[in-house]
Amino acid sequence: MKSYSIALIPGDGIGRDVTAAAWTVLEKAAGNFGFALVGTEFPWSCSFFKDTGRMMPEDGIETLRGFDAILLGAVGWPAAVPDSVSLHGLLLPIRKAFVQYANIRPHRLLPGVTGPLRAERFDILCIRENTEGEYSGAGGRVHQGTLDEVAVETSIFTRAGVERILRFGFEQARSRRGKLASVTKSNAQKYSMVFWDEMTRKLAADYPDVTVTSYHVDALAARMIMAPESLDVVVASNLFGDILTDIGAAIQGGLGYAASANINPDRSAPSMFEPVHGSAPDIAHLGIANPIAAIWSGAMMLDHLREKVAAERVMKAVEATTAKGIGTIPGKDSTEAITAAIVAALT
Ligand code: GGG
Repeated sequence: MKSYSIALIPGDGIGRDVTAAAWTVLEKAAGNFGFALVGTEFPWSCSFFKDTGRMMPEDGIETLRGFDAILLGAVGWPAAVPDSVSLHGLLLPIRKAFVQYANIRPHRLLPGVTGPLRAERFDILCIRENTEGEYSGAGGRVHQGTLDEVAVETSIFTRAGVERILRFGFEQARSRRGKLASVTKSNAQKYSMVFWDEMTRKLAADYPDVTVTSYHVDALAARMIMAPESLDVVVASNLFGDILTDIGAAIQGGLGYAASANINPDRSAPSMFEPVHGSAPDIAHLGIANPIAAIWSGAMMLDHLREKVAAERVMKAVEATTAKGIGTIPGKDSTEAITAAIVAALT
C-alpha cells in the first residue's frame, strides 16, 4: 500500500481546530482509496515560542525536509508574540527554504454558499509569488525612537523568481480557460513592475494559446468585485497576491472557504498546504471555526501527492455538504458537525 508521510503543524488558535478536522477527512479518504497517510505532529507555534524563544527549533527545516508534504493550520497569537515575529519565524522560512514559489489559491463559490456579489459563476485561480518580492525581508531601521528614525524595506524581484512564477501562471492558464491576468503597478513602481511587465510580454511568445492581459493591481482589485467571471488565472507578486486573495476569499463567502497550496513545482522539497485564514483568537477552541478551507487545502495536498481520485472525492463531499446548507452560515454548524457531514458524504 502506498504511504505518505505528512508533517502536521496545527499552529495557533483555530489552526488547531481546523487541522484536526482536515486530518479526520483525509484519513477517511486514505482508507477509502487504498493509501495510508502517516502524520507526525509538531507543536511549533506561538506557545512553543513562549517556551523556547523560537517558533520552531533550529533544525526545524531539516526535520521537515524528509516529509512528503506539510499540512499547516494557522500561525499567530498577537497577544503573546508580535505577528512580524511569528510569521518570519515559521511560515515564511518554510515557504522560502523549500522553494515553494507558487502559492495557489482557488476562488469560486461552493454550492449553497452565498457570496456578497450578484455574480455567482466565477472561477478564479490566483497564483501568488511566494518567496521574494515585497516579502523578501530585506531592510532595516536606524535611529529608532528618535525624530530621525528611518525604516527601509526593499522588494526584491529576481529574473529567475519572476520568470518561474510567470511561467507557472501561463501553464495554469493553458490547462484551464486560456486567460492570464498579470498583476502590475508599473505606472508607480518603475523598476520592479516595469521589469515584471517586460517579462510577461517576453514569455507570452512561448504561450501563443494563452491570452495575457496586464492589469494594475487597483484595477484588478475592482475587477474581482465588478466582473469576477471575466477572470481565469491571476498571477501576482507576493504582497499583491496576498491582498487580492483576501478579496477572492471575501467574494467566495469568506475566509472559511479560502484554501491554499504552497507548491514546490520541481518536487525537490515538500510542499505545504494551509487555509488562507489566520488563527482567529476570538473564536479559537469554541468549536465553531469553519474547517472547509483547511479540508479543501487537504484535497489540494492529495492532488499534489497524485491521489487525484481521492482529491476529487473530498471536494465532491465538501460540495455535497454545502449544497445541503451545512457549513454555509457562519456559526450555525459546529466544526465537528461540518466535519462529520463531509466524512459521511465521502464515498
Ligand atoms: N494559514 C496560515 C496563516 O496563519 N496565515 C495567516 C497569515 O497572516 N499569513 C501571511 C501570509 O500568507 O502572507
